[in-house]
Amino acid sequence: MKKAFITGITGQDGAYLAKLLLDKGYEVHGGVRRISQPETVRLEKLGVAKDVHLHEFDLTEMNNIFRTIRDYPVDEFYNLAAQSFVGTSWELPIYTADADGMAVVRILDTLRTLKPDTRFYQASTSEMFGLVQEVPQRETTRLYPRSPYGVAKVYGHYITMNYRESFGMHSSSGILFNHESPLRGKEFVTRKITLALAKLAKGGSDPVVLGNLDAKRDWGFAGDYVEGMWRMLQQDVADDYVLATGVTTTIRDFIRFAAEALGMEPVFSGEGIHETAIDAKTGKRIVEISEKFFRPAEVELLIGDASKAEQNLGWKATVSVQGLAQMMAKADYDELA
Ligand code: NAP
Ligand code: F7E
Repeated sequence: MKKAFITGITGQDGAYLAKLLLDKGYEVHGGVRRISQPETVRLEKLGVAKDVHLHEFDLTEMNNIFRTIRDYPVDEFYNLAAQSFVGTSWELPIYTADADGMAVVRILDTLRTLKPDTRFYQASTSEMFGLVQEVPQRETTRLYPRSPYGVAKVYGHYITMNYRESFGMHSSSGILFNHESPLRGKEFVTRKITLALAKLAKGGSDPVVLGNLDAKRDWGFAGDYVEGMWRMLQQDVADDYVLATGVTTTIRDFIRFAAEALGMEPVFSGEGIHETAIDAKTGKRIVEISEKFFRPAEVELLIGDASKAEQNLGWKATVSVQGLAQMMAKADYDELA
């Protein structure tokens, strides 16, 4: 029986990956940081909370990482934990650098010391492309991060490559474009939209208040992306891979897809912070804009080229952005009382 350790097992991807690995017969261990109320709700929703072994783990604590790797040696180590919200990274830039950058070398160097044959996955991100230097973005596209989050992840990305090249470790970096699901955190734009629209569809009256609706993202389904992570670690030779759908969509169009899935007829009018949307069927205002949700520097366009992953890993995204918006909106609607 193979053993795996997942940092960030309580997060969106951690929960889907735990389920995938359990279904494949792995013994799954996961790192959970100390918070006032332990959050295993995603693992519970997927029905796997009782099947995983949870250990106290914090990215920022060197000796805790050392003891974890010493006491729970595994075949595959997936580093999914991070301060993952881009907006917060301007408020917590130093913490973000530590958790999303320095922590990667803490883990890699401990693995190098204690168990160098462990296969390692690093959760890199399309945010590293930032002000994009090429369209679509691929593994070789020059990086130009636009947030403290993106900058910290660039360090994690390069140190993962460096430990592979320096010490021959099987360390792979997945450059994943945005991926979402009904388990997505409520602060990310897709879930913020589907939750607010579901409440409106249930009779509520509060519009969703957003920032830049012109930004474009390449959105896929998280369930597909964790399969790609696993496939990377099954290769004989470690490497870096983009996972993306190859389709880009504005925030405005994502709102349209989610609203239509809930039977609304969204009509947009106005510009900039005066833009609004109403549901033509009910006349209710469903979208408002606030400066509060604009970022100090924006990533305007992301669209990925996942042809290397398709060729080497046989991986392809299976859920369209319309299907994703529908899945999320329906899940939020069904869950509301
Ligand atoms: P998420 O839902 O925000 O989960 C993040 C996880 O990290 C949570 O389990 C969180 O624990 C844990 N964590 C945060 N700070 C920690 C610390 N100091 N010590 C230990 N654990 C800590 O994120 P996700 O969407 O699943 O993303 C997984 C990874 O992929 C992240 O590294 C993210 O940056 C990266 N990524 C995500 C996407 C995407 O679109 N989802 C795309 C590219 C890359 P709590 O439950 O206690 O908060
Ligand atoms: O923003 C715009 C915002 O926070 C998407 C993380 O998983 O994917 C995620 O990062 C876009 C941005 O995701 C609101 O300005 C408008 O252009 O959902 P988001 P993100 O920043 O793309 C990458 C790949 C990761 O690696 C990250 O970990 O939506 N936007 N209005 C808004 N965004 C939010 N959150 N809230 C708004 O009200």
